[in-house]
Amino acid sequence: MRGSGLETVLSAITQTGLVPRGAFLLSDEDQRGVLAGVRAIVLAGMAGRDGWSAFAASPEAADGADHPLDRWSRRLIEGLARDLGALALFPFGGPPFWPFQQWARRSEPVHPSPIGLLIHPRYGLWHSYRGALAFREALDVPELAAAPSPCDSCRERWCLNTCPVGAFSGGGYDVAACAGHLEGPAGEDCMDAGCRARRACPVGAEHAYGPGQASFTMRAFLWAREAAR
Ligand code: B12
Ligand code: SF4
Ligand code: SF4
Repeated sequence: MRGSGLETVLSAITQTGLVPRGAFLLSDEDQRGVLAGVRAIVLAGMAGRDGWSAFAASPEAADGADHPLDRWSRRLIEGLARDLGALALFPFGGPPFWPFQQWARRSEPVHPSPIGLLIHPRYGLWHSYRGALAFREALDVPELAAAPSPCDSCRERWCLNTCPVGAFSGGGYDVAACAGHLEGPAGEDCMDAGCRARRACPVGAEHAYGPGQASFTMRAFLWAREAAR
């Protein structure tokens, strides 16, 4: 890598408008296939509303072509990879998919919530990943301190009891029930303000996406389903 380690990478990510989302060192076991020889991975994404304004102001957000957020992420993260001598990896574009949620758990104190999304101690369920930079050098990644999940002390489990079609009541995520609801008139609330189950969680509620960000992610979810049909 050209630069002086992790701090350089984190600061380069921040300068693009994305949010650095932690880093981890790979084990020998991890270093297979495309990841052969990769020693460190740094994640970039959005946290609460941070990151969204950079996308909203981008040419991709306004050009009317498909997959604006993915194209924006590619442009920024591939640019960083070129500048820093890294390999760019993305959560989209599969299957197969890179295991971003597993990588995230090695990078930041995030934990799986009962609805499948990772919960962050500060941002709650309001965060996501836009890409990763893979380095052949072992960067100076600090050890991740163990931290309890906010879900451990949440007896109410609001997230499991709020979905109007019970999409999380069977232990998994009933994607068809959710999408069916979103496509009908009763789905307007989730479509405009974001997933009701996600909004029911009190952790990081002040970081909930604003209307533009929430409705964009919900529309993107439905577009992706249509494209896969
Ligand atoms: C496939 C996929 C989906 C599928 C889920 C399939 C399923 N039966 O659960 C669908 C299309 C339904 C989906 C939906 C959503 N997803 Co999704 N999804 C992915 C994706 C692209 C691949 C997952 C995978 O197969 N990984 C490979 C395996 C090996 O890795 P893994 O870490 O073990 O992955 C498992 C989990 O990720 C789980 N999973 C994936 N998405 C979801 C969503 C929910 C709600 C649940 C319960 C589980 C789940 O399924 C994987 C296989 O077991 C990941 C990105 C990525 N590359 O990881 C995003 C990802 C997991 N999704 C994400 C999000 C935010 C969503 C949505 C909430 C999008 C939105 N609207 O904002 C929606 C849920 C709709 C809603 N009600 O709001 C985020 C999660 C961030 C976080 N905080 O944890 C990710 C990481 C994408 C990102 N760019 O950040 N998703
Ligand atoms: S409502 Fe409770 S159980 Fe559900 S995600 Fe939030 S803290 Fe975790
Ligand atoms: S988006 Fe609405 S219908 Fe879908 S899982 Fe969330 S609360 Fe349920």
